[in-house]
Amino acid sequence: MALLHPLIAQFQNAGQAQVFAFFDQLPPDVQASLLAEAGEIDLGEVERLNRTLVAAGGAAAGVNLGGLAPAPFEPLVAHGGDAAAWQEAKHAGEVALRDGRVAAFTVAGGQGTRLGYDGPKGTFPVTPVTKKTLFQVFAEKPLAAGKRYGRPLHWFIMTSHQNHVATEAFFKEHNFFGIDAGRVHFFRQGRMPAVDFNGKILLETRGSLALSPDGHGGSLRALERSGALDLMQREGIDTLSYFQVDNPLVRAIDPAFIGWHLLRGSEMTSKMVPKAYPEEKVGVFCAQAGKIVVVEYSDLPLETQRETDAKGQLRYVAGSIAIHLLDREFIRRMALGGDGATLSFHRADKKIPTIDAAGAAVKPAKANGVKFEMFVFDALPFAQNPLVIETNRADDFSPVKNADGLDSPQTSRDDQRRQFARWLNAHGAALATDATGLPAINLEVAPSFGYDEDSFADSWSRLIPRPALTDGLILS
Ligand code: UD2
Repeated sequence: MALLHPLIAQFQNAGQAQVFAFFDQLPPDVQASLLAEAGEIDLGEVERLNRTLVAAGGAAAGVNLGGLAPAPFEPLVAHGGDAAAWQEAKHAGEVALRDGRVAAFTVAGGQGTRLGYDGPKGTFPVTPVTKKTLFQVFAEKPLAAGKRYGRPLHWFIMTSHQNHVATEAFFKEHNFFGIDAGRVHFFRQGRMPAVDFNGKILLETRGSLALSPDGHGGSLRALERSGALDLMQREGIDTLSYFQVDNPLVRAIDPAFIGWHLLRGSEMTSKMVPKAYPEEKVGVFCAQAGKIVVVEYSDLPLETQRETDAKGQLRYVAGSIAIHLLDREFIRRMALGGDGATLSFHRADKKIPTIDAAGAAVKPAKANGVKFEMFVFDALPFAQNPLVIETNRADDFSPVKNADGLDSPQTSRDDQRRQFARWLNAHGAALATDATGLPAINLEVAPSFGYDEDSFADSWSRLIPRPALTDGLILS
């Protein structure tokens, strides 16, 4: 009789023998790939998650809402913030950029299911006139900032197993959008197995596991494992500017934000916007036991979301738009899990394509199992001197999440046009807009011309003669 493979024995001992139920019937190459997938699994971790999240039941298992209060934040000058402190922060950020201390970081490992787009989400066209893709917009912002501050920036991009090859190919095909290829760094995030409601690891087919990305919080481990942190260290970079692949409006490189972070000695600084309405689907910055935490909207009871203060303002007003600055050594500490500094997993009940006991494919109509994900904002309570900074939604946040309606390509294109019109009108143009600030014409400002109001103002002041403000205007 053939000897049992040690990995198969380990799975049997852990009560996960079903993973290899069809093993003997598989061709050798599929056996090898199933063993390789199984080798990625930390059975101890799965056992712990089964005990703490799956057996405990309920999607909110593990979320502690005790002693919650609204988090403090630094308001914009327009909302009572200290103008001199904001100026000082901007200056400090500019110095850091000239010193080459900052790199851009995009998390692009998600599956973009809601948008219904086939392909890496970053390859989705978003700009109003030239239809540049998300990746191109993000590439051009640090490229332009690097020119402005005389130090080219590095850009890290986290992919997943599903989209890594396609993402790299897209960049090669587009010649890295003008960035030196040696400054664009791709790495894959980790994967986690899905389990059924009894904690059994699910097979997707007879010869493969149901694996999915480990959440954007997996970026901390992946940055360490991929060597990105070491590269940053060699290059003298200590601050990572983190943003999501779905938000073309993001100020990917924002001097004032960087300055606040550095001047306060913060290990993690996050941007907030006042929530547009109580049930807006964004996490909320809260204070809890002397720490800053983010509570995801789905975990915050409706009555808490709707609570108001004596002036009738929302109490839990600080919405997280998933823009953070992270200190390099803080990331390393979190990734290595020293002193108990480690991200917890969240439970998500999902419809997970799998097979039945006879090996036939099952496409479930309702949730049949649990996926495990880490969230990057769960690092905040572990950070020294964490900080939350207010930003203008109109200058930083208009994500593309849904095919239509709210947070769709249309709303994002309109918000980009509003921003371009605002910049033009703040600097002497007279572009007609409707009451929401939307200009009558379609127009686009390339990041190379202006990636924020300051850089726009510089280019605009040098632009002689000025172009006619007609439909389809492109400033580049
Ligand atoms: C996220 C935040 C929400 C709010 C909102 C702003 C969570 C749980 N919620 O909601 O509070 O800030 O964004 O737009 O984060 N990603 C990966 N790997 C993964 C999973 C996601 O790279 O395994 C990336 C994904 O490509 C995207 C980002 O993370 O860039 C956000 O993912 P999402 O669409 O799941 O987040 P969403 O809209 O539920």
